Formats: sequence, C-alpha cells, structure tokens
Amino acid sequence: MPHASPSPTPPSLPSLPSLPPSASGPSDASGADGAGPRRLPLPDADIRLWPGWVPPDEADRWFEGLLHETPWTQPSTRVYGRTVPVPRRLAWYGDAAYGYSGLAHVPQPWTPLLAEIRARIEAACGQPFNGLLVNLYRDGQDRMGWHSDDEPVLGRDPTIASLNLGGSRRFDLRRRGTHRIAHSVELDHGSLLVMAGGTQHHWQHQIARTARPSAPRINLTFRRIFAPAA
Ligand SMILES: O=C(O)CCC(=O)C(=O)O
Ligand SMILES: [Mn+2]
Repeated sequence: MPHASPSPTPPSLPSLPSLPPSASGPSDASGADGAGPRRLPLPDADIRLWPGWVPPDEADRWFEGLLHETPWTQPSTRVYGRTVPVPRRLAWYGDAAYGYSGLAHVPQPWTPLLAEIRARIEAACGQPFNGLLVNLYRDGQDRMGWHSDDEPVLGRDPTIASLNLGGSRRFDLRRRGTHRIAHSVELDHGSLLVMAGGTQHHWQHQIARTARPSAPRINLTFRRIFAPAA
C-alpha cells in the first residue's frame, strides 16, 4: 500500500485546555461532523470526541494499510487467576516496552504509515506521543473489558488520543467503583476521541461484546510513556 501521495490535512483540534466544556451538549456527543470536537458531559472527566476527524478516503487508506501491515498478536492475560487469550488482536509500537493489564508488550518499530498518522495526531493534540497500542476487533465478539489507562508509566492525568478506523463500535464509560454504564458514544470510522485531565482517575471505559453485525475495526490509542516499564 503506497503512503506517499499527499493528502489533505484535517483540521487541528484547538489546544485541549482552551476548548469550552459543553455539558449541555447532546448525550451521545454525535452530530459534530465538520464542526469540531465536542466535550462529553461527564463530571471529573475531559473527553472530547471529533466524529469525521479524518476524511473518509484517507481513513479507508489508513485502515487497509494497517490491517495488512500490522504484525497482529493475541497475547494471554490473567483474569481472575486464569490465563486466557485477549479477545482481540493487538500490536504495540513505541520507544520502550510497556506493561498493560498484565501484558508485557514488545514494541514494534514505527512504520512510515504510523509515523504519518502519529504526526497528524500530535499536531491535533499539540503534544508528542511515544507509544501506541493498536487493537483489531475482527467482529462483535472481539472486545476490551472495563479498565482505566492509568499505568504509572503514563504519569498523572495522561492524555490518550484514540483514533477509530473501520467498523463502528460503542464506547462505554462508568465511574470507577460503580457498575452502571453512565454514558456511551458510538465511535465511527475516522473519529478521534481524546481523553485527558482526571478522566483515567475517575472513569473506566470498555468496548463490549455485541451481537450486532460488526465490521472489522482498528483502534489506535496514542500514549506518552514517561519511563520504560520494569
Ligand atoms: O478500542 C477502543 O476504542 C478502546 C481502546 C482502549 O481503551 C485502549 O487501548 O486502552
Ligand atoms: Mn483504554
């Protein structure tokens, strides 16, 4: 897949702290195509969703390129004392190994395509990222359980930039210490979700299994790692 052709640059997110809160916005934060990011109406969180952040043609190119070039793995993890394979495929890119949910990810070198995407994400967020977890959800059975991205190597109040390509999936949020889904948004092809501030401290998120027909989906979460994992 060639990646050399010039492509239109999507608009940048204004720097995150300058965006006004939109607690009065619609609960699913959708309908903002072409209008910029929207802040989700959750207390103690700073989560912004930008549907259509990357134009569809380019999102298609990124999806196809990543689907075929990524060395997908399916590591095992410990769940309630049992070792089970994670219910999705994944790959870790970065400058250092990264421990996540009991998994030790061996980093792959950045590819030209991922370097291109990272540059665009960094320009949008106004900050550098040196780690990336790429997840492939092949169908509705593939999923990611409740968690916060709060590993110590991410530092306090990490900014996580999450790019969505391919099939749409529902992203659920609940307050830590509770079991009730407080908010859900649909993450569509080309959308960008940015979690910042105290979000990881106060909230958990998941991509639940679904019985609905679900096209393959690739999610990229860009992170900033402050120290190599032990
Ligand atoms: O697939 C998603 O949208 C969520 C991914 C995620 O939470 C993670 O990689 O930590
Ligand atoms: Mn996460």
